[in-house]
Amino acid sequence: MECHPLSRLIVISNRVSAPKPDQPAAQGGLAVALTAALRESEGIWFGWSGHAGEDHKLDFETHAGVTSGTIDLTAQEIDEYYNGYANSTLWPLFHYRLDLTEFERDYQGGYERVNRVFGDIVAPHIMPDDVVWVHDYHMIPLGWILRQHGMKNRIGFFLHIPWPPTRLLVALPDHKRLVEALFAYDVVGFQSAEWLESFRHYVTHEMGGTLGENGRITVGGRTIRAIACPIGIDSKDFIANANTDHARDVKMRVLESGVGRQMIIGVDRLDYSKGLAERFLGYERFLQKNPDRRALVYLLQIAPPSRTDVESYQAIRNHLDSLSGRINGQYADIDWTPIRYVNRGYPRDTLAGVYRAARIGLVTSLRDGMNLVAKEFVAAQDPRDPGVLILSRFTGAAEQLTGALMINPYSADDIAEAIGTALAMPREERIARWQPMFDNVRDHDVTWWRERFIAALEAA
Ligand code: ADQ
Repeated sequence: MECHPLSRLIVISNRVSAPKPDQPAAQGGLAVALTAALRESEGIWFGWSGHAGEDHKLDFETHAGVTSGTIDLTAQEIDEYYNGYANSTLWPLFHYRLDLTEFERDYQGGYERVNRVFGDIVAPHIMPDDVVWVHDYHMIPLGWILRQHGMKNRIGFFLHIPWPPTRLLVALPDHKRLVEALFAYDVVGFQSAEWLESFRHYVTHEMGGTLGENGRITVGGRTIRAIACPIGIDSKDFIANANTDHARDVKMRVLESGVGRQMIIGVDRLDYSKGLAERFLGYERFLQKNPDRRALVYLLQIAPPSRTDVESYQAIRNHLDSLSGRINGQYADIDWTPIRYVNRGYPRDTLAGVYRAARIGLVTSLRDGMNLVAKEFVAAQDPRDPGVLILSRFTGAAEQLTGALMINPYSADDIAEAIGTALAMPREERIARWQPMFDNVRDHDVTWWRERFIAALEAA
């Protein structure tokens, strides 16, 4: 079902990736899906400008038919809300990393203040018939703040990251306050049945909530719908990208540089949730146990740095530099480097060519809301000779991409064995595993996801 022609869509997320004057086409699947709906309904996408400023000036811009409204935050707010509570408290905790979670009152205060700033600034621009869609862990209390402005609109929330088990979440001071805020929404969406299940467990065990039909959950007098609604990629565009001349050139370049060796590809933001160290160690275990197959493979790891102002991200970078250095030092030969480790980003069509040149896509996240790289890898394969996806069972994607070789990324032996199995897998089996995954990625794309969520919200 499409967005009702009369209801405008209002999207609110930490950052806005609407089209820019120098990039008239939106970048990335989420941006493509949301901007299409924003354009059709003449909606607005609100978020932080990404800049520090002295005040909270709201700046409207319209490009390629999409209007965005961005707000500057002060340096202190960025520190407490973004680097602090969002990325040093909620991100690690929701990825099961209690050991990295920082509990600071200032962070929580800054987070709530910034959410209030957003609510106060955005509220006057929302009309009674608008459908409002809030995204991700940066903005959990926003719906509640909008309700305090008297808003009766349909307001939905989608969480892009996992929802943690109750026993972990209760370690967060004021956890109940955070979850209660979610009851201001009409629909709350999760990436997978597992994250939804954890949420339902929390609500029934910690808040005395009761479960009803169709994902309904009631706490006190308030009933919301909590659903699993897995995000997809912009499949059509990605498949087209994998078939461009540029992607073919990239694939040839990669194959030539590999001189007959099979490539294992990893593509991730440099983040501790992605299990990069575990990946390197699993690959090392493969080299160690299979001396005769060493020179048949190499690992290309593309990992652009992210959140560089947060200390745990500086630490992971140093750790990976030394780990890849050690493994290369130990195993490299005059004509072979076991790990090519690249810290930069690439355009979509280049990535598509790289995925297509790979025999193995290796995803080892220790926790991941969905993991779109796994879907991109599947979309980019040559149907006549597809590569093998090795996928961590701890990703949301594992519920959909069941043709992958599933691994436990904490086990180096598991990863090493899967690499061996993938390298030896005959073409017929590779095709038989890949085809249903491809069908899933093609049919359940990012537009399907958006329409499904909006339909649930409109029905609320
Ligand atoms: P992320 O943690 O960022 O997203 P992911 O889903 O893998 O993780 O998406 C990363 C995106 O960045 C992919 O589209 C990928 O191609 C791109 N990317 C990564 N490295 C790149 C590089 N070097 N060059 C160019 N592009 C690169 C969060 C959650 C995920 C969830 C998504 C969407 O953590 O679990 O799947 O949101 O909901």
